[in-house]
Amino acid sequence: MSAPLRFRFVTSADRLDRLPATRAEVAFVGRSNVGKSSLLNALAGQKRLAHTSKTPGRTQLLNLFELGDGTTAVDLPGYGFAAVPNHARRGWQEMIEGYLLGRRGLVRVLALVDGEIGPTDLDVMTVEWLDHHGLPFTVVASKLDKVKPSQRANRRRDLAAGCGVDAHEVLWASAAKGDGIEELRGAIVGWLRDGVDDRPIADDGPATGSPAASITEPTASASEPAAATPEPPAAVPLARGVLFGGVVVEGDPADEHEWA
Ligand SMILES: Nc1nc2c(ncn2[C@@H]2O[C@H](COP(=O)(O)OP(=O)(O)OP(=O)(O)O)[C@@H](O)[C@H]2O)c(=O)[nH]1
Ligand SMILES: [Mg+2]
Repeated sequence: MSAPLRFRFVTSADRLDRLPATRAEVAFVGRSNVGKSSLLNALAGQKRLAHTSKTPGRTQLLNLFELGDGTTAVDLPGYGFAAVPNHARRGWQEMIEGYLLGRRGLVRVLALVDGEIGPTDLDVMTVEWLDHHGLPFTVVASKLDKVKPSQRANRRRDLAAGCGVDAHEVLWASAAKGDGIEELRGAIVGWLRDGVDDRPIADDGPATGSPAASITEPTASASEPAAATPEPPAAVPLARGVLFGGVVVEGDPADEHEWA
């Protein structure tokens, strides 16, 4: 039996350039309520590491968790949440796309699709978008416990076909019951291990679509004083290379915005 992934919460950020650097990172992407945060908790063997809710839109920031060796996971806000004002939705989209396109060290995107209801149009668009941008991704079907055993074979085939991938490439999991969690842990450990970038941060060039300095250096600058840093207060940038030393900023995901 594989051990839980010992994720520790590091920080929440509303922009890519407020995240500390990583050696290798996986990210959880998917529709609001698909079960991203629950899956992270199940992988960690904890109930309240990442905040979950029946109400869509619980996660509203880039939430960074660290494994103790400088490798990390990011729980992203969900998409497709209709009850968000347009300007806020645009902001989320920019935040998520900016992160996905610009994050140095992102080695695998876990694209979650609800196993019970199958891929929505937005899920398909997301998978196509990831593919188009050459981002390595794996489709993870969530909530396996909600699919009757008699329907699972068909559902596996249909969900994969809907996403345009082979059925054997889709990982199925139930955060609620634990099915598939061990396999997913093994896959994540493998992706992170294989993706570790040991080059010194200072020598790295800019990450695609994002200035290197914005990833590896503190956010505070003459043009953007710390005092003017928007919410959340927990979005404390780490100094260059701090994460490599295994030192992380302690915080609490509860500092994330509450849904109003
Ligand atoms: N039955 C079942 N319910 C699940 C499972 N995973 C998550 N849920 C439920 O689905 C709801 C949403 O879960 P979250 O983990 O908060 O979903 P999310 O994708 O993080 O949502 P956002 O933060 O809004 O993007 C909660 O009520 C969870 O209890 C699962 O494996 N099985
Ligand atoms: Mg969430």
